[in-house]
Amino acid sequence: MLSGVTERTLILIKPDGVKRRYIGEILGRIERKGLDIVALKLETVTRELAGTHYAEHEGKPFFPDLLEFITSGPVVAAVLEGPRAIAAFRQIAGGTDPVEKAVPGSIRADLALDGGQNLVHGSDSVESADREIALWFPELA
Ligand code: RTP
Ligand code: MG
Repeated sequence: MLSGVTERTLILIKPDGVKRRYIGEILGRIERKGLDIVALKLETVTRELAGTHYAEHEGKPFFPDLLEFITSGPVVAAVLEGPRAIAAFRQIAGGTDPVEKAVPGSIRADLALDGGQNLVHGSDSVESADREIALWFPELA
């Protein structure tokens, strides 16, 4: 379908994005894309929340570094809404590796170098979005 059904997605501006003062830059790109921001907060992540959020990666070699990084400072968490919002945000985020995968013009390609400290997270499916929205914004679930 070329227009797409309305979806919600959970996105994070990771600690590197907050430290590098890219909150405005990244929220601006989201707004220019046309997605609605329906919930928004700045929060320092506990290890418990980080572990639950990234549970799918438990046991992988990068998991300890990922938890250390994501709890290293405040993140911005938001729920976006719009047609095909899940894929639309992942498109403007770019692929996980900012150099090898992210397409020029995307957040990661334009503003990041590192595959771990890659500025943003976005839910990768309807099921992940439902789970992550309930985790970060239980009042919306
Ligand atoms: P995210 O979940 O953060 O939106 O990123 P993603 O879907 O593009 O990538 P995913 O495979 O889910 O990996 C989650 C995050 O873990 C870190 N990572 N580091 N050093 C590594 O090999 C490695 N691989 C993944 C990144 O921060 C990645 O975004
Ligand atoms: Mg992921």
